[in-house]
Amino acid sequence: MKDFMKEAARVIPSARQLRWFDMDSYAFIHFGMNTFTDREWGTGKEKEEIFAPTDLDCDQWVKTIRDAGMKGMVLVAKHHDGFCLWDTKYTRHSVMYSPIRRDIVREAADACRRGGIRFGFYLSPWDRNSPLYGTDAYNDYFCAQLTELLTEYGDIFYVWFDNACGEGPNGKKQNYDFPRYIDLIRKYQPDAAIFNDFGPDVRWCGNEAGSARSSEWAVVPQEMCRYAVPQTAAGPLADEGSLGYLYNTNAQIGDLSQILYSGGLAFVPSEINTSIRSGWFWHEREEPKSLEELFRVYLASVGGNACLNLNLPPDRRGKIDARDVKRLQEFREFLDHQFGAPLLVGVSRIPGGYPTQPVYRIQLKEPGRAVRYVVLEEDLSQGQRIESFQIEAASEDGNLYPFYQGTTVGHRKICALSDPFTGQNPLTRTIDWSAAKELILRVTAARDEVHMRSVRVF
Ligand code: FUL
Repeated sequence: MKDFMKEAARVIPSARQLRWFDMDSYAFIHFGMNTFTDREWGTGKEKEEIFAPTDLDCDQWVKTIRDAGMKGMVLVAKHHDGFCLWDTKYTRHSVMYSPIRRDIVREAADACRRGGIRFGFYLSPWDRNSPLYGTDAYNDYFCAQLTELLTEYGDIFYVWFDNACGEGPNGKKQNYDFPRYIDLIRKYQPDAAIFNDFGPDVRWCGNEAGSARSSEWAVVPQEMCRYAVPQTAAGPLADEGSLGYLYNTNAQIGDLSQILYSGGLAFVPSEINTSIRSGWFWHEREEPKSLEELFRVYLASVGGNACLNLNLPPDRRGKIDARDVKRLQEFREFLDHQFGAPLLVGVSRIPGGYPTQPVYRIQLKEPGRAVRYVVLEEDLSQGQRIESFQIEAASEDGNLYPFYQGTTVGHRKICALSDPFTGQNPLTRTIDWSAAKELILRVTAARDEVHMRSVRVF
């Protein structure tokens, strides 16, 4: 048991996963036939003439993304309807045969480079247009298209696949050859992280609503990450049960009680993806999410050991809707206000104690300033280790009390000590911040010795 815990603590990310984690947030761009038909899933029978943006401007997308503080774009190059946003040699169902006759993948990739953000793409394996769909030849077609995108558009930071697998034009379903797709990506863009429901590099968080697990582990049972290589032997209880039924929606993925039954562990962190509106594609009637909602999603993802892929759907002009641009500006201002500059603190580890239960003293060097957030980061290059922690401060009676209790930390945990919208304080005791001189961060359980990357206070 003890050995297995130590093994679990040593499951580490690849360099490309670490780079991906440091992106924090990036934008999904769903733009295609559905934008013009007011649908979420097309039929594959749409005529190319329908796709007619009147004022396409990828620089406007990039400016919006960058101003919002996001570091990359993930463009939907082909959705389930099979319509291609680039100049592909393999089908006429593309932008080049539509009224616009422009390679939008190229324009978006170039705009990202000009604007200093990174570029990646989504390519739907489900294709309701291709006559090959449902046959082995479709996998060749898909790989040929993937190769175009991997080799003709510069550096790619991310390739995003979903597992949706419905019927094609022949009424048949397709067997996706993911190992082959993954090999191609490794060959042409070895630095690109790959998203798929089950990894290899990043997995789906399990919902599209922007919600998080209460404990998010990047170290998960191999049953959750079909395409990643496990880094440990099977858990000590593997003979007594099976996790084969596990799906991403499971709330306990990676919890100790569960990994004991696993067939081995791999490092596959989760991405939270959601749209700024309710749909993935633009629909006139929809409104952007409120600031409260966006902040909830932000805490769940960037502040919850995941990255955020926030969808911004361009409208029929080919620009991001002014309502969304405005909401993102407000959100950026809000974040700047909440996390502008960290408070001056001195962090030291209190000597003694147990390696898996270290205690840190956080001295507050700007007396009288209320603390709103404590932001913790583990050094993930050493593995994800913290199982639980609490933060203590002196209450009005002068005694130390825990006023925040958390579980996992991982890449980053933003501990919000009060709700910035309601001012409501979840603390059981009030802290007299004018008198508070220090906080105590107590790790209450960890899988092995703890390595913090940073401790910040806002
Ligand atoms: C899903 C798709 O079915 C949705 O339309 C959307 O593209 C989402 C991001 O992935 O699998």
